[in-house]
Amino acid sequence: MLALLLPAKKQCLLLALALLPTQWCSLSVAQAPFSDPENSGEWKLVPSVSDEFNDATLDSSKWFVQGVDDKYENRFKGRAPSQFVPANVGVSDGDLVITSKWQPEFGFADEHFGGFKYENVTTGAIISKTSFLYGYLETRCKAADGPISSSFWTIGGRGELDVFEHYGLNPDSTDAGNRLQSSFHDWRTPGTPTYGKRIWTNEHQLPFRVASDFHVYGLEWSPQNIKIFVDGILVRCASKNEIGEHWVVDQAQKVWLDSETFPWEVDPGKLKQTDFPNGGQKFIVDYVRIWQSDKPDVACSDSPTLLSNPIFESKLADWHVSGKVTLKEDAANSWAGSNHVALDGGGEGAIEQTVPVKPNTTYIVSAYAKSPATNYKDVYHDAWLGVKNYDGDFQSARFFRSYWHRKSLQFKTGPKAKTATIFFTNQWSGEPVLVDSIDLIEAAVGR
Ligand SMILES: [Ca+2]
Ligand SMILES: [Ca+2]
Repeated sequence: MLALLLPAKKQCLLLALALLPTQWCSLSVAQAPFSDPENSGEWKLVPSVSDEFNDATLDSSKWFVQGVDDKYENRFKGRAPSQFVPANVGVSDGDLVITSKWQPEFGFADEHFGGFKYENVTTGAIISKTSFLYGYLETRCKAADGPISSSFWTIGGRGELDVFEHYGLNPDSTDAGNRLQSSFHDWRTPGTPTYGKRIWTNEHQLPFRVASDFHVYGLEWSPQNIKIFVDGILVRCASKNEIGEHWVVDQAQKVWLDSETFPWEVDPGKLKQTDFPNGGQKFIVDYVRIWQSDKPDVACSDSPTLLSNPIFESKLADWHVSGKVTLKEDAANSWAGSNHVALDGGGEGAIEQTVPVKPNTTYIVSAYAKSPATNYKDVYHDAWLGVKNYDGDFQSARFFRSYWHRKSLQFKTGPKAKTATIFFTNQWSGEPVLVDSIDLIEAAVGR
């Protein structure tokens, strides 16, 4: 532990003196977190769960590859129909590469997982051999550009922390490839309704496809707060107090990087050879770095909203209304305060507000909504939060769940932007959506 508390250069020296492999010293050149370039947080890299992937082969002292010698951590062979195969994991040109292939001839495990047989698609996973508790997690990566996940997550004890579960391409859902989904999964008590499921999620729409290029994704996990960063920009801070009993991640965690088929995104029966062209879809990871700090965490701060009447306490004042829009004075069924808004289905119900913005500046807009008629079987009522007229591309985030839930999206204004129009529309849905607490903030850079 002593070595971890010393500056990086001394760490390297100590490690060298201990006659550990010399590649560990390459860690000393690792930078401060992308979100904290001056390292004001006094972050110290944890070498045992960090890797630049710059060596000729994957460091087997550090990483376990799922399926080697037919051994699978947590007995997890992959999310069927896909199966983890060691040959699909490698390092190349300074990157970890996890390839997902169409490989029906592979000798798949003769068993089922989640109602699906293992068949057709091979993927890969690596898992750290050691654990860590709290810290700042960061990776620079490019998601696989096909119907397969590219995930950076940790698991241990009662909980799982998904920094992201990218899904590069869903032909039926254009927003899937731009989504940053960060979650807690509940592994507390087998047999309970939430066991193994997402118990807290932050859904954020990015202004780019995660499979188009490399980006830096960070997550600060302290005993009090979760902070989610993209390319150094803070997109969400949520406190333990806010998350409440769903805060299940408070024990030491192992790091996972993997790819899986997601049956809830693309039906496994629709997967095909042409989804995995040119030798397969590649999840490419430049590095994974995990730091820890002895400095106290910085609490989440409330940025002032740039919208007027954001929780509809002044009824529909300052909102431009079109179609069938009704103010509901109903505190018991509002998300925040006394009122919320119902946008009727079939009537192109929409609300919007145009506000001054600065040019070349990143903003985050969020809202809470619910679509009561969604039944999760055959009815999903989509409604959309969006932004337009800001000297940039029209952007939106889709809401469809039957309970109050939050989503956000980020946008960067163009050089000529003076205003932006924030809107919520139900124009393509047959049933009402309820909306409350629309927020617009200028994004914070760094912690
Ligand atoms: Ca690298
Ligand atoms: Ca309200």
